[in-house]
Amino acid sequence: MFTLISFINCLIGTPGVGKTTLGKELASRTGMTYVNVGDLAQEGQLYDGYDEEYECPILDEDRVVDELENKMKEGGVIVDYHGCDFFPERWFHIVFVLQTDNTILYTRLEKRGYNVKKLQNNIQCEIFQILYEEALASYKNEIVHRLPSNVPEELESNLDQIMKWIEQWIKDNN
Ligand code: DAT
Repeated sequence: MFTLISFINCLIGTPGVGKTTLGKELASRTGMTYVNVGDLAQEGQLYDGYDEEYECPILDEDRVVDELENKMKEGGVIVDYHGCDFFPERWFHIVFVLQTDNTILYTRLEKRGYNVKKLQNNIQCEIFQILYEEALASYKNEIVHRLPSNVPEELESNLDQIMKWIEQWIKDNN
């Protein structure tokens, strides 16, 4: 384990691609703090209404940013959320976009009991790489990396790869 003074990364991707699984495991291997933005919003009720169509509360993005700001200044944070366009650009040193094949993702989301519309929208989001495009539009392209997230072996190789990136980043910045 190594000390992470200021490194901050962001995990994004369509629901079900494996952000929570990867983020929690990365936190336990590195000692970084894992922050699930969905959970944070629920705990603090950081919402601004309810979306009837998608059957989910609407995130109050400004309040989420305010809530996270101090933690981000401390560093050593892994932020997990499906999107990233409302986070300040200065927050992240690296952004990982997890991606899953449609058929595998469909099965994972079906198990969650998503309604048909929500399922189709999420699969489309994955097909059109909406969140990867969003990350490219929001951050310097050299810090945005795509990682496949279909099978357990890829979880392991992603963790190895991310740990290497972090170590390199620490070497370059200390
Ligand atoms: P997310 O946080 O992106 O919504 P998750 O971490 O909850 O996704 O994972 C969704 C499901 O997929 C969960 O049952 C664990 C499984 N999963 C995650 N990563 C995987 C991988 N690399 N290989 C196989 N299954 C994986």
